[in-house]
Amino acid sequence: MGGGDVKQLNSMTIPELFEAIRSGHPRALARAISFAEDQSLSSHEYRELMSLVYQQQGNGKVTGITGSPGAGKSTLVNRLVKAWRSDGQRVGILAVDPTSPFSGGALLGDRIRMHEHEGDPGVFIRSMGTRGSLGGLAEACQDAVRLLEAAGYDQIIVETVGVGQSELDIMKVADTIALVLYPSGGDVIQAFKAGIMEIADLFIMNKADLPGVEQLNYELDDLLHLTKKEDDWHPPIVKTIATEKVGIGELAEAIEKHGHWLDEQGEGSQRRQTQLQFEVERRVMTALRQRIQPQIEAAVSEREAGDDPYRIAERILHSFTGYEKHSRGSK
Ligand SMILES: Nc1nc2c(ncn2[C@@H]2O[C@H](COP(=O)(O)OP(=O)(O)O)[C@@H](O)[C@H]2O)c(=O)[nH]1
Ligand SMILES: [Mg+2]
Repeated sequence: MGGGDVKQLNSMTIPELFEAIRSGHPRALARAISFAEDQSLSSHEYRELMSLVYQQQGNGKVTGITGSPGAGKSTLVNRLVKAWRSDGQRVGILAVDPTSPFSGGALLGDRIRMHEHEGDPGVFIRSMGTRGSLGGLAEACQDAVRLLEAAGYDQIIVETVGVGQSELDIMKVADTIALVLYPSGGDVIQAFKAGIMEIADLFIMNKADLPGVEQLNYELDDLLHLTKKEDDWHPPIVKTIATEKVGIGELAEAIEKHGHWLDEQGEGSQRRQTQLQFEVERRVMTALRQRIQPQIEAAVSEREAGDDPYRIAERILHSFTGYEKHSRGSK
């Protein structure tokens, strides 16, 4: 889809921008994701856009793929994209790096690998970093996923680097969460500590061509017993050799199977409900933190002799409660 048939992005109204996104114009989509990242639209306009987007409710499947650097995530994603493209599905990819300030362009290694999808209008690739994202990367990522859904992508992949707390937050936007492990990666324990084992819906043991796969399988089984889920989904372990296309069909099948399971159990909507709760909580907390931070700084620097942290905290909470009453009363 060329850019010439569309009105200049800059001069579009919000409903026009929304229409351009919905009709699959990649530049309109890219621009809206930038808004999500650095909130360069006024918050009123941004809200107007996201309300339209939210009402659109696409039916894209969102797969989160996480794992430590070098595990083979991007190689796997590239294989999945090819598999889904040959089925005629449109694929949107968000490569999220919570440790990097880079955004917009693709990360170097991924750029080389994803080069072969260039010019394919059925593939949209975007990397997101911490630059901008005033409201937090997880919120920006959530909005980007929603924009991709509104743009009609059938499969949406969120790839994140690492197995820590921020990755965990980002992963919660996905319907299906996959953790990529590899022999001698030594990250099973780390993922376990971060709580990723508990939320993973499937495990990928990549680099099955390397020695140590059995050992990894053993460690994983061991830890999986400790992280038994309440529901009856038993996360499968899929062995892959991404570089040699081994296990990719099985992986795509496992993802699809989990999607069916979500639909059948009605768990799909239950999960969306939990996600919505997380999202609202995150948005409220972010806004509160932004509002209360200056008060905390002032209270600490203007503290009087004999003030202890308990009293300072109480004073701030009191003034905050007062503010809340006032703003409610003035409506
Ligand atoms: N031996 C082997 N190497 C792999 C496999 N999958 C990926 N790699 C290599 O591992 C390195 C890191 O892969 P990459 O996809 O960039 O990992 P990411 O950082 O998790 O995205 C690259 O050099 C890949 O070619 C595999 O199944 N076996
Ligand atoms: Mg990568």
